[in-house]
Amino acid sequence: MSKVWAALNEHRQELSEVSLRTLCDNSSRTERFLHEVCGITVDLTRHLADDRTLDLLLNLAEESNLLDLRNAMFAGEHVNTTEQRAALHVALRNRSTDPMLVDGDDVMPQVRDVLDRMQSFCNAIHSGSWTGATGRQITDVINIGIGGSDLGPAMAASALRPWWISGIRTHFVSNVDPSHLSDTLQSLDVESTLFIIASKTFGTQETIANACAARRWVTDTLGESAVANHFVAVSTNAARVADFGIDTKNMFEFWDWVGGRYSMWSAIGLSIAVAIGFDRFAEMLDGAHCVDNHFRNTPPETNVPVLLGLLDCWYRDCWGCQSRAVLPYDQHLAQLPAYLQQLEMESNGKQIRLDGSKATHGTASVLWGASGTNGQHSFHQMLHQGTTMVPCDFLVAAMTSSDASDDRHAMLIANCLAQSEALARGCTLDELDAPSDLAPHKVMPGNRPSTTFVYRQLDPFTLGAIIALYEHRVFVQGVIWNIDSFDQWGVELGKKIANRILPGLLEDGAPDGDPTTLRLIQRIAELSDGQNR
Ligand code: G6Q
Repeated sequence: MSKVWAALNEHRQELSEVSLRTLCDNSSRTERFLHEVCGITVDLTRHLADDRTLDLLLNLAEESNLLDLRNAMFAGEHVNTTEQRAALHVALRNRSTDPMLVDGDDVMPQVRDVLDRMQSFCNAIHSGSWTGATGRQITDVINIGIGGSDLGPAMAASALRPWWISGIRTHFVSNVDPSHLSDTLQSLDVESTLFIIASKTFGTQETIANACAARRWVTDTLGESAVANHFVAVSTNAARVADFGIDTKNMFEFWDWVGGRYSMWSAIGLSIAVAIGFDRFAEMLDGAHCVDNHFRNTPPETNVPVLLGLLDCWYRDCWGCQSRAVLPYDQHLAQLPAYLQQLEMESNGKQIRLDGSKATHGTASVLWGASGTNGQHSFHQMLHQGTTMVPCDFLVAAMTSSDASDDRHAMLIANCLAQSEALARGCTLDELDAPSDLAPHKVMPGNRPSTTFVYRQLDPFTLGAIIALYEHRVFVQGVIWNIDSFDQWGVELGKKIANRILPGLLEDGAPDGDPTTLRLIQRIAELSDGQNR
C-alpha cells in the first residue's frame, strides 16, 4: 500500500470521532467544498471530509498521474489499453474549432459531417419531407438498440421531454423479450413509424433479432421496398448494415474510438435529436463541452469531476461503502440511475489492473437509486437508519419544467434538501420527544454523506453538463484504481454460453449446459409444452 493510501486510512480513523454537524457548521467550509460548474452548483459540504482529507486525496491523484492520463484521453491516445483504442467521446462534443486527433488524424471533419447529416435527417422528419412508403408523415420513431446503444438516448429523451417536437413521439426497444417490441408497436401505425437500428457492431443478438422482427412488421404490410423509408441505421459497420438490407446512404456512422456507453453524443444520439430537434441536441453537446473544458483546464483542487471521483474512492476504499445511491428529485431524470449503472459499473466493475495484477482495493460500488420523493416512501428508511452507510447524490432543479403554478415544485425542493440534512445531522436521543421505550427506534444516527447538485432547469445544456460530469468522475475513479474503464470483458462469457444453450431450446438437438442448466431446460420444456421449439 502506498504511503498516501496508508495516510488516508489512518486519517479515516481520526475522522470517526468527527461529526458531520461539526464539519458542516464550520463557516469556512464552503471555500473548498462548494463549486460552480457550467451552471450547476455542486455542494460537497455534506461529506465526511475535511481539508486534510482533500489534501490527501489530491496527493492520491498526483501519485496516480491523473492529470497525465486525463491529457492522454483528450489527446486521443490509446487509453483503452486492453482493446488498444482511444476513448475520444470528448471529440463528439468538441464545439471549438480545435482539431482532435486519433492516431495522428484530425477526427473533427468526420464528426461535423455526421452531425450535418443528422441535422438534415431531423429537418426532413420534422418538416414532413421524409415520409413513410405510402407518403404519410412520420409520427413515431423507435430506437432499437441495447446497452450503450439504448440507455443514454432513452435516458436523455425522457429527461428532455418538455423539449419534444410536437407531432413526433420517440420509443425505445432494447430487450429481446418479444413483449418489448410488441407492446411498443401495439398502438402504432406502420405507415407513420420509422425505426432507427442503433448498433455499433451491428451484430448484437438482441438488436438484430428485434430489428428483423420490426422489418417483418413493416414488410408484411407495406412490402420489401418500404424498408428504405422506414429504417435507418447507426453503426460503425457499413457491411453488416448493407447485409441487413438498409441502404448505407441511410446509415449514420460513428467510430471504434467511441465506446458504447459513451456514445450518446455520436449518431447513437439520433433518436434524441429527432425527439428534441437538432438545435436542442447541439445545446446538449455544448453543455458536455463546457464540462470537458472545465475537466481539462481546472486545477485539481477545484476540478469538480476530480473531487467527485476522489470522494467516491475515499468512501469505497477507506469507509468500505459497497454502494452509492443516485436520487434525482426530478421526475424527468427517473432513468438516470439505470443509465449511470452502466456508466459506472460496466466501466469500473473490474478486478484486474492495467498491469495485469489483481486489484488490492475495492473498485466500482453498486450504484442504484430512484427519483425523489418516491424513494422516501420506500428505501430511504435504510439510508437513514440501516447498518450500512450509502453516500447519496441529490439532484434538483430550481425551476420546474412543467407548467404547474402550485406549490408542488417547492415541496419537491423542500423534500430534497430535508433528506440530505436529515442524513447528515440525524437526530440524537436528547433531541427526541418520545417515550423512552420508543426512543431508540427514533434516533437517527446522522453522519451520512451526500452531494447535492442544483441547476436552474433541466434543459439540454444542463443535461449534457450533468452527464459529462459523471463520465469524467468515472474516469477519475478508474485512474485511481488503475483499471481500464473503457473495456467490458466481463460481459462476454454469458453471451457465449447463451449461444451454446439456444440451439437446444430451438431444435431437436441435445440440450447443452451444466447439470443445473439442463434441469432448468427440461423444466422449461415441460412448462411451455415445447413452445420455443
Ligand atoms: C457499452 C457496451 C455495450 C454495448 C451493447 C450494444 O459500452 O459495449 O453496452 O453498447 O452491447 O452493442 P452494439 O451497439 O454493438 O449493438
